[in-house]
Amino acid sequence: MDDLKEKYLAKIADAEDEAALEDLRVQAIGKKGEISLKMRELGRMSPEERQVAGPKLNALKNEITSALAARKAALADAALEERLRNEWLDVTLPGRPRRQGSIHPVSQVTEEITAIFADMGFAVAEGPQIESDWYNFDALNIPPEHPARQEHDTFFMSRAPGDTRPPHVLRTHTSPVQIRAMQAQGAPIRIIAPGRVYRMDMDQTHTPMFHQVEGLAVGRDISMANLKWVLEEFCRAFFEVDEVEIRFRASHFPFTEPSAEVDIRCSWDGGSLKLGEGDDWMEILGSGMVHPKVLEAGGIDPQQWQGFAFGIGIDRLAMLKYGIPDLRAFFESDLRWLRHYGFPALDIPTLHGGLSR
Ligand code: 2U9
Repeated sequence: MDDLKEKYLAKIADAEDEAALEDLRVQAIGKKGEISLKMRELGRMSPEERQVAGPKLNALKNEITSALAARKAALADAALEERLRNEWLDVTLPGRPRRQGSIHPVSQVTEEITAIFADMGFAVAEGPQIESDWYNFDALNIPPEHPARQEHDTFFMSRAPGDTRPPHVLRTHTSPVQIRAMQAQGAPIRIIAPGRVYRMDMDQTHTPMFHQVEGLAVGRDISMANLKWVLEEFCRAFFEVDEVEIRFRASHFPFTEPSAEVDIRCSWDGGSLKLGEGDDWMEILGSGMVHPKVLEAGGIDPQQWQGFAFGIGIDRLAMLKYGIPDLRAFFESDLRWLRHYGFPALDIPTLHGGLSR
């Protein structure tokens, strides 16, 4: 037994890896291992012999088991030490400029818009992209039979078979965010809601997912005049021109009354767009006074409060400001496009530091 012990302890101490240790375990204490076979011989011994040999064999088996475990732990420690020696990283090295990512024009423009409206006292509100049809349509005065439900080419989520409740939708505008904000906060309120929206549409100027920012200001005596000033101020700051002229054109939206589409004075002389001068007008956004039924849906009494709202397409603003021709390229993740139209990281737009460089 002493020979067996010496032999296996020496072999275990010399084992170079886990596979060698496993071989030794099988040879010594596996089902047909040397020590296991010896244990089977116990049955043929006299009771006196068994009383001496039994505990010795058990002790030997335990010793071999512990030696295997200890050697396995030592091998793992040595492997870790080796990795720590070889796989180190100098975290003080400077970044590699060619590998640096860039800020997507949509993110850049969203930050710019947020900075401008924050300066005018608007907080940013966010909400879910999957909405109930009540928040996306009913609360916005768009009843079930209203053509806007089809116009919006809505993506409907599926329900479990047999579930007859109206399906949820991918929000077709960020307006549900304002309904939720009114319900949570009440009046007065001044917020913008930037984010992704979804409509079933795809061509050179439409993608099934796009970005909007909507604004809402509710107070005791907020009027179209306040709306016009806020939008003029926004255009001046966003397009970085000293003078802008905008005009309201009567329009119709279910959620505002009266409603107006907003055009900005521009010229296309020589093929390049100039804002604030010229004889042309370009539509840039939609707006109006919040419909009384919409205030009610938000839990606000329309006899006491009134307010304006507007909606702007962020992607189109990015195309206009940065001269990007094709909307579809926005969402293709083409690295060359991203490097060309992207903005330096960490160059966050602020009104004092400059919106864009
Ligand atoms: C509430 C009440 C009223 C938001 C509005 C528009 C007009 C509008 C379009 C601009 C370009 C959508 O991205 S686009 O295609 N939006 O014309 N949006 S008024 O009115 C609201 C919103 C929320 C509670």
